[in-house]
Amino acid sequence: MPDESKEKIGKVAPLGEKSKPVKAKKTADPLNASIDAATQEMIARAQELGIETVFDRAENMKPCNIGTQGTCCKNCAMGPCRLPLPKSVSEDEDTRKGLCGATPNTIAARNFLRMIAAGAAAHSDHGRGVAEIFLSAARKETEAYKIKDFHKLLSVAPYLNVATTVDVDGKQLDRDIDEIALEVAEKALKEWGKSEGELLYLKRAPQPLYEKWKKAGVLPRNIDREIVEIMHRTHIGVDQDYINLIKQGTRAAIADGWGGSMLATDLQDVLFGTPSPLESEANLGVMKEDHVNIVIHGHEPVLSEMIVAVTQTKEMEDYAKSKGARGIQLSGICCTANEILQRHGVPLCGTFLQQELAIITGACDAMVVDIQCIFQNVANVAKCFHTKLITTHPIAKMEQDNVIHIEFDEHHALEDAKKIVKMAADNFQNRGSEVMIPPHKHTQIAGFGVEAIEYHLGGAFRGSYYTLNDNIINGRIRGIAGVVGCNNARTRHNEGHLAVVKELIKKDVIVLTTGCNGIACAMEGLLTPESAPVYCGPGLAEICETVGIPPVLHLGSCVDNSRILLAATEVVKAGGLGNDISDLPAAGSAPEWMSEKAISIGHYFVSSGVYTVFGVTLPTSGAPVFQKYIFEELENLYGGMWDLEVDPIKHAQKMIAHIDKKRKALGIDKARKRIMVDMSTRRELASS
Ligand code: BF8
Repeated sequence: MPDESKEKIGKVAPLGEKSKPVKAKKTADPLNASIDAATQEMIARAQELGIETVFDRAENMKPCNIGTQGTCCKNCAMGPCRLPLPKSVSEDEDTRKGLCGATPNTIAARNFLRMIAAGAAAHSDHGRGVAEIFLSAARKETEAYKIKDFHKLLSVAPYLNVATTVDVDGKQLDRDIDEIALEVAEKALKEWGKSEGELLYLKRAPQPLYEKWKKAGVLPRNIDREIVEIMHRTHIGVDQDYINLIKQGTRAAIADGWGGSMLATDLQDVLFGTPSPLESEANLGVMKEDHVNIVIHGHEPVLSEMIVAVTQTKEMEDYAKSKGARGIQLSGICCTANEILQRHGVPLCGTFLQQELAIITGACDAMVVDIQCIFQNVANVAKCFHTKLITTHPIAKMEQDNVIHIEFDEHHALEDAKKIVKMAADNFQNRGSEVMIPPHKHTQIAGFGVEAIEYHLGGAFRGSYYTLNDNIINGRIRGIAGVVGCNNARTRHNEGHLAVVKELIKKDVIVLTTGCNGIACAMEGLLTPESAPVYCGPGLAEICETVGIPPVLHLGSCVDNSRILLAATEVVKAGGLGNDISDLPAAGSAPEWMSEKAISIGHYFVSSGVYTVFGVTLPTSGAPVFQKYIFEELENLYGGMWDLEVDPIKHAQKMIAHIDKKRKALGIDKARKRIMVDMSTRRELASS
């Protein structure tokens, strides 16, 4: 284990240099850092080996207070101008301004918009990459990718104005499927940069929502333009009105949720298959000591799909055996993991905060990364072990010299995947004696989507969300929550996620999850039907038991938050719960968010009519007027609004209060009261 790769704790300056002792570095308390046993054990293991992790770094570097408040402006070289919120100052007395005169509202709004721009760009550029591969597949330029789900292709085509039938002598006949695929690919790609019109998918939203966007003047024109315009407007001396600024943030966020992300999800489903429920496992304990372990990390399924295909071949299985392993164990971190979980049942190795820990097991023969949420420090950790760290995407390389770059290309995708799998198998023999895989994992049922929810809760014959709506109306299900997002090292790993979700299901709110929240719930066993009688209120438990679903439905990766928008739209369409998403007894949450993508997601939830609560912090607290605008005034435009609540129980209770408010407005609060009986009353009723 090369010593230079370790960040020594309590290091002392070398002799000859100023002999001022370096302050001893603090280490994280594993029990305070995470509520997950596997994570706690691996943090302790890292410290035993003298390897620093994100949990230790969080102890040694405090976040900047002014940045946290959203009031540091570094958009020109006269700054950074720092405008911390004074301890006590009324709105009228607040005279803070930057050198150019920018107010805290302008600065916080600009920063917020730039986060939306980065988040929308990340999701949408991912989507564009998928669309390009899709075009390649439609043109039959690649052997590796082929259309897998024709049914989904035909369902998506009309939204892109692609005809699925053709008129032959007055008769409507099915159109050639290859022709449809090609036109879908071309039309989809145009959504990023077309010069006129508006995004085609906006029409998928409920009509009243579309009309709200139109009235507010926020219909996105194309995906790229809305992101670029944010960068223009937030340059020094351009838009200096927080209300006008956030309007552009709304355009870009809608372009993400109902554009780039939704296209990514749809095209991935057509190419790789629409998910349907399947069984798998989650947590670091899915790694196997006697197998070649390949951990896939990032967000794009285009390469990982190939790695899954290659590892399943007998050739690779035999190759791994020839190297002394019993087979190949694939597992994933972050949203690439969610993608291959949803479609293939590949187990989840861990959440965002567990990426370094997967290598510290000493059993990770290769970590293959693509884009987004990858710590640069995984390269330093990999140096301490035999692990091959492989970057695969041209836009995401690392400077450390131990990182191997194998650029992935759809034209030789299978060869690339094979090269990577072989490299991992060859590396199995280089393992040291320091293997320690924590024995913790949990079974999960994942693979839900709009279609699977329809099937399980609507009934195959009805083909609608009728049963779900019916049970919301009669009060067995109190409402729907979308709980999503990251881990954040500034808060105890997974504590917020699980406390919020458990409180919601305890109060009969069904949870739709994605991203790292989905992984956290899987690790806790909440993605199993068996968890329903343990954690749910009586109404939700009864539904889960009757239809055999978990109370928390895993819908996939973060681009798959678009599935939540579409599921909500289906609920509106099924009837009885109002005319718009904002009428539904529903709420959104990101208890442990940290990424710019989360801000974009939060804002498209809000702009789609969803009351959305974030945990940890929000970079708006230093600009109370702007914060009030997004917490209160946006509701008048779109029906949804932001909120912040750090305490997870209060966080969930705020969501439930909003759900109850909506139930009351719909006149279905009485129905719920009728069935609200506790277990002892139920037993009495049953025995009488
Ligand atoms: O896109 S939830 S930490 S992995 S950003 Fe990243 Fe956040 Fe996890 Fe997926 Ni989403």
